[in-house]
Amino acid sequence: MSTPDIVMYSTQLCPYCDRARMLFERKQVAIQEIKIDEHPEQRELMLQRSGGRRTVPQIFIGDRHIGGFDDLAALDRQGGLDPLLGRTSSV
Ligand SMILES: N[C@@H](CCC(=O)N[C@@H](CS)C(=O)NCC(=O)O)C(=O)O
Repeated sequence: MSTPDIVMYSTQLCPYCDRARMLFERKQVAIQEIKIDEHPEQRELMLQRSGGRRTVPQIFIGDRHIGGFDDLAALDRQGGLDPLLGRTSSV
């Protein structure tokens, strides 16, 4: 099973984005980052895709909206992240 596309909407100065990036680095999976401060037109798309959530990061794995860093970390703690990344064991 291959890793689905991971998209993270972020901004340049964003400690929660840094934490999410580090979590994905630890998992050794590549992500696509969309910086909404550099590409303001993408902010609207982020709002639409996330159901109106305005904070960054907003993270998507494939078509699934994960939410922000707290949501990502909680999913990982519950063991729900690795299966979404196409993994069976935790890294
Ligand atoms: N609980 C959220 C917090 C995210 C958050 O507060 N992000 C900051 C940037 S690091 C932000 O978007 N601040 C702007 C705002 O609150 O409108 C998460 O874990 O992602």
